Amino acid sequence: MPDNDAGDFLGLAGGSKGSPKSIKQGTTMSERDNGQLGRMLVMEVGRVTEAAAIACAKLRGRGDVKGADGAATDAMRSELNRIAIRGRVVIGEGEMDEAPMLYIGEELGTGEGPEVDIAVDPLEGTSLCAKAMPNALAVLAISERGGLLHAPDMYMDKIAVGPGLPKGVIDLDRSVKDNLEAVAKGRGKPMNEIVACILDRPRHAEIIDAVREAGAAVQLISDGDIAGVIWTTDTAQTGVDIYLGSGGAPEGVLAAAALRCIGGQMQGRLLPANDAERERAERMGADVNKKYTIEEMAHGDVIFSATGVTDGSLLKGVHFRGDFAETETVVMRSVTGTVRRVKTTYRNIGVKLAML
Ligand code: VTB
Repeated sequence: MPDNDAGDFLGLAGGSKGSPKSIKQGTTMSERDNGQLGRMLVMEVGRVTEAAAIACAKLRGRGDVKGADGAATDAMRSELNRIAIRGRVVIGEGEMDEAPMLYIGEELGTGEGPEVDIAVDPLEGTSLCAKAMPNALAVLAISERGGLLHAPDMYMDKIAVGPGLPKGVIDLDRSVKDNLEAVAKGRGKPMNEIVACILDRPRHAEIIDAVREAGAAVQLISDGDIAGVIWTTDTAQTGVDIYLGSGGAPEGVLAAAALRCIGGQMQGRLLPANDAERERAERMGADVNKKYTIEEMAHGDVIFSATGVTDGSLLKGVHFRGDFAETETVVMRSVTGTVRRVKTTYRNIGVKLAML
C-alpha cells in the first residue's frame, strides 16, 4: 500500500504530495491498470459524491435529518446508475427490508463494465447537516469485487494514525497510554503535543480520561468519524495525531478505504451489542472477534471520494451562488496513491437538482 511520508498530501496547506512506493518503476499505466479499476472511474466516482452533496446541501440547517439523508441517498443512487459498472452495494443504508435505496446487496450501474463493490455513506454526519454544523460529507468507496469488508451496521472499536510512523505503532489491545507513547516516540514529539480525536460520547469517558492522564490532549467531535480518521493523515494542518474510540462499523470501513489511498495505519474490531448483532455479523461473513487491519477492511484497488456538504477542515461545503453551485471533493485511488482535490462549478443548478 502507498506509504507516503507524512506531509501535505491532502493539500490542506497547499503543498506537494509524496510519491507512493507501491507503483513499480518501469510499469506502464496500462500494465498497472491490468485487473484493476479503470482510471476513468475516479472522475465518475467524484461526480457521484458531488451530486449527493448538492442534493442534501439544500436541506442544511433545517433540522430534517431524514430528509437530508434521503436527498443525498436518492442523488447518489441515480448517479451510480449512470456509471458503466456492475456494482453491488456492500455497505449501504441498511438491509433490503429496512432501506428502500442503496440497501445492502442492491445492484447498481448500467450493467456493463467492471464488477465492483460499493460502500456508501451518502450523508456522513446527518445531524451536522441538519444543524448546519461543520464537517458533513457525502462519502463513497468503490473496490474490486470482494475488496471491502461487509461490515454490519453496529459499532466498531477503532484506532488510526497517519503515515510516516513505524509499522505496528498502534494496537487496539494495548492501553491508551502505550499507544500514545508509541505515537509520540514515532513522531519525535513530547506527549503534551499529542492530540487524540474522539467522538464526544459518554461511552468514551474512560478513553478521554486515559488520554488526559497520559499527558496528551483530546479533540472531541460531535459526529463524523470518517473525517476524524482522515485528519490523522495531515497532523501539521489538523493537529490530530491519533483517532480513538468506537463509532459506526460502516464508517470504519470507509475510513480504512481512505487510509489505503493516503497511507496510515488503522485497526477495527466489531462490537456487537447483543446476540442478534453477533448473528447478523456472522451472516454477513464478518468475524466479531477479529482485529481487522486496513488491508482486511479495504484491499486491492480502491477508489474513495468525499464531497463537503457543510464547510469543514477537510473540505469546503457546497456553496450556492445564484444558479451556480460550487463543490469541493477529494478523490483518491489506492493503487497509485493519487489524491485529487476537485473544485467543480455546476451551472443551471435548478436543472441539475431536478435531474437528481
Ligand atoms: C459515527 C459518526 C457518524 O455515528 O460513526 C457515529 O461517523 C457513531 O454512532 O457520523 P453514535 O452516534 O451512536 O455514537 C455518526 O455520528 C452518525 O451516523
